[in-house]
Amino acid sequence: MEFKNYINGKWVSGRKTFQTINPANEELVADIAHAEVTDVDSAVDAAKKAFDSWRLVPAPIRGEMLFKVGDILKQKKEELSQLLTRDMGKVIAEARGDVQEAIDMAYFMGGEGRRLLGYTAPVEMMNKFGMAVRDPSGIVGLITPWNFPIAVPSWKIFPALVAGNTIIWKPSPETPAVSAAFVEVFELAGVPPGVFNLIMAPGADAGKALVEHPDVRVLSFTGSTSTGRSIAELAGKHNKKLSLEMGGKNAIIVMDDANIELVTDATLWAAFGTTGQRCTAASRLIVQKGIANKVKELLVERTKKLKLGDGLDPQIEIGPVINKVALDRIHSYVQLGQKEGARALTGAAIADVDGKGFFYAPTLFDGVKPGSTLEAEEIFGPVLSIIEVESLEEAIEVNNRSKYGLSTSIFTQDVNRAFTAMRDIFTGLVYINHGTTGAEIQFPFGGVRGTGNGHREAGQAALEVFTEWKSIYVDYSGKLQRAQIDNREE
Ligand code: UN1
Repeated sequence: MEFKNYINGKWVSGRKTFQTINPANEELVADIAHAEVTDVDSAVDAAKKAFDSWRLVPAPIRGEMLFKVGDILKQKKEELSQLLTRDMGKVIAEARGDVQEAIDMAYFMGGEGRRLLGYTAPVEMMNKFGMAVRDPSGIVGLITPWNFPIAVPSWKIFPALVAGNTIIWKPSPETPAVSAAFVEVFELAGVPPGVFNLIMAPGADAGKALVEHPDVRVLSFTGSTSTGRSIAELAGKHNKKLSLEMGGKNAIIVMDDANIELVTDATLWAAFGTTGQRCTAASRLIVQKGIANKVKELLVERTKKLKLGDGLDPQIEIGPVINKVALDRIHSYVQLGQKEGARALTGAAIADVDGKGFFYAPTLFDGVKPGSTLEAEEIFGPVLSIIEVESLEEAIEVNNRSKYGLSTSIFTQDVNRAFTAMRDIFTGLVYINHGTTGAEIQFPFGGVRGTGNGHREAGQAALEVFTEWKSIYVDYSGKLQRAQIDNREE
């Protein structure tokens, strides 16, 4: 089976192919056409041509096309979810969630087709009218990760399309099969040729060509902090608008008065769901001393029971990590943590599941010191570091000193503490009595400090990335009125 690139409404083979394998059993999922830099150029040319007509399609009609995409995604949800699990390993229930997030976003952004709100405001001069409207930004380049191969791209694709932009999408080379299957849905829904193009390639060449292409006006990237930084340097040089969504070192704060069963359930889900490979995954548990021992005891007991294996089996709770490189990276972080004096309560080893695949035992670390590697670095795997604190103030201080700032949660039954935390926690997402994962698509998603560069995805906030404000003044006085500032007598 081969999946191809999609350029100007046609599925295009490459001179070469690359492969995508199932991280649960190392079997081939599909061969993939390897896009070259020339394919990127063709895709941008196609997007440029298509922009002329797509921007003029009335936004409600563009929105209706997104509703159609949502309908087809619903019909194909199970098929796509199974392919997603084979392509990147997450357990099937979560793969269905990944696809569901795109369905929700299709309908949400489809509705924006009848809003895309601008505004009018009173103007200072007689017989003059002022309004601000949203223009599409133009040709946008989207670069997305493998951990949410359908959901995260949908946060970018749907707002970009409804606003009238045309797209070149470069998904992660770890998840090309499900990406191509996703693009087929847009083709089936009747999205015109050139409006939505797909470029798949391992390595940096195609991505770099996209980032540097003079006709690409906006870039939206989700992925590692190091790649985000290099994109930012290139984008800055070429004066592009850039939205970045990068690392996290998210914390769950547990106060002495918390509901301990809820804390245990929520922490297991937030830390080890998606095998710890969510950018919102909890990787620090900041726990008040009085409750710490009991929390640790319950967590260790439950963590040891988690079932690892092939995510297509509905009994399995923890799937593999994405590849061998990730597995080795996670393990070297764990070893470094041990060297720095942290104590593994469970896990801390590469797991053997029938001798195949890339599995890591869910790991809990105790005695994690401020400033240590485990406390500071994003590991992107099933590793949770426990840090004990005396008070709410100290917990918030520990949380906020991270170089990242995506998601924080606090467990407390005290309304005063909850509101203090809501005010003083500096991350883009804050949860009260809920783990760090589970953001809903109608609210802005993103983070502060090293996590992002000030933009947000999802919600109406996403439109800021994919539109340009145009202020329009109509003077119907029939005479020169000059500028209002020049007419004041005082
Ligand atoms: C991500 O980890 O990249 O909030 C996105 C959540 C999901 C999305 C996570 N809705 O956990």
